[in-house]
Amino acid sequence: MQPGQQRLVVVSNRLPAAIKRDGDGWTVKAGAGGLVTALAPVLKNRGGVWIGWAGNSDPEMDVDSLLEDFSSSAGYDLYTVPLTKKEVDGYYFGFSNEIIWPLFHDLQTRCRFHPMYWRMFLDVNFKFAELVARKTTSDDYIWIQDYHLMHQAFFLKSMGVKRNLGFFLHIPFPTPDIFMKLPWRWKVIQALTEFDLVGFQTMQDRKNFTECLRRLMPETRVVGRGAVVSVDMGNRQFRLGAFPISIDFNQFSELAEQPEVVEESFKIKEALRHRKIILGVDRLDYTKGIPERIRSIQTLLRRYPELIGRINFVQIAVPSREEVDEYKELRIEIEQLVGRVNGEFSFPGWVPVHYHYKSFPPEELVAYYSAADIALVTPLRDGMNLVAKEYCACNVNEDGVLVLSEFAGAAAQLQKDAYLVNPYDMEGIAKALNRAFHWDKEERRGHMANLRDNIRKNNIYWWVDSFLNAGIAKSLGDFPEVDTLQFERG
Ligand code: GDG
Repeated sequence: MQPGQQRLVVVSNRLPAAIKRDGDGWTVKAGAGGLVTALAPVLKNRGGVWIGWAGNSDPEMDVDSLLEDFSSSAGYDLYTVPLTKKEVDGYYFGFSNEIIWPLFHDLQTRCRFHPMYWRMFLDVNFKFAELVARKTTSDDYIWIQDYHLMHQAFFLKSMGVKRNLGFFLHIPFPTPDIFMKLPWRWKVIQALTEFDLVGFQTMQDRKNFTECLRRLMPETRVVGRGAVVSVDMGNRQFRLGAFPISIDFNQFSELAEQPEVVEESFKIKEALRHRKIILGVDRLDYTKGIPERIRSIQTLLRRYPELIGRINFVQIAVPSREEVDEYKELRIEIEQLVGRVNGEFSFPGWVPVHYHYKSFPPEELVAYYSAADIALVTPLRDGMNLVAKEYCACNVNEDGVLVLSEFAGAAAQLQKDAYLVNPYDMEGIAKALNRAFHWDKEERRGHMANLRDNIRKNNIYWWVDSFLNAGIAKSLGDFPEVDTLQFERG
């Protein structure tokens, strides 16, 4: 690093690499999920740093040397925060997964407000902040990701460490009537006010936050208009913004046109005898509305029997948080529902629901996206939902239909051209699917072309630029790619 060079430092709960057992040894695997998809291209070969937990709590393991190879191929430095099993249980499975995740997705009855979880959340946030303080300088821009690390600015400041700190919340921010249920509501909101910039997925999330702020800290004042506003705290100001996250549009679109992917996509269609494919792709999570979606397919086939034998619903459910009982139960519920719907409607040569409980390689996922006639994206609540955007990017023939939950953050951006539905309304979804089934080519093309234009323009690079611009008046181009060959050439 050059003296005075400003680096982009990303801090998130998980590193974009996971350490997995491989026979007697260990291997490092690239992680999957929305956040990794979004940020890896931004750090690569730009002197970037990523700080997080490597997903393993074995105190004997020399994680840093395991990550070295991964780090050089990834093109940025990785530093890991070692966590004990007790810390992971309290901070990650407890506070993050059993309190903030359900609460912020409006599912407060699923919350377990255990005081132990809160203490562990603070301890682990302190541990993260110590490593951030050690591995960064005051020249760096520190970009903290998501709800696991809401106390980073608070601890860094209490240690007397001065850093320029941005925070982005990937999940929704709830309305005050829900947020106020959090026993530590004042401390959490106060900690968020310590950042220099707090980013949300949508204007509605930002509005929910300012309403909570007004209730809990009535002395604060919101100043300004537009996507980024300031909050006057009396002795200091910080900023709030709405920055809808996106995808690398060209990467998906180009992959969809690769001959192997085109062939794979054709094979999928052929295997399903060119029936219309309705596709769902999600991490297996109770916020994604998978059981409700399967019931909607059942309703579709009951209400519109002429569609029996003419559609296939393909659900890809990526294993997630498999150690947690609630997720095990959800998996069983989904599998029973699939069995019930298939039992009710199948006939020789046709099964309505094709269910995959696994993660596909990107090429195969893209082949499914481009084979699908309708994407059925119906989370009960979602910060953004990248699947909706990826589907459109891969729909290079522009003849697909996006049926989208009105409670996904993506709906705010895509509402004009997606078919919006209430994910709890099974009859409404069935009706929307029936309509989408009969939409003519011109109608489909018009809407899909608009969706693609929108996402192409507001892509992942636009997202990073708009956050960095609000945070440090810089854009991605100000962190230029390093020509690695230059060093080899001397
Ligand atoms: C959180 C917020 C927000 C899925 N199946 C496969 C696979 N995936 C990838 C998709 C997509 C990602 O997983 C899922 O992203 P989502 O945005 O849909 O959802 P979350 O994981 O819940 O992400 C969300 C996001 O953060 C970003 O801010 O949008 O609201 O909840 O990228 O492609 N990837 C591969 N195989 C699969 O089978 N390779």
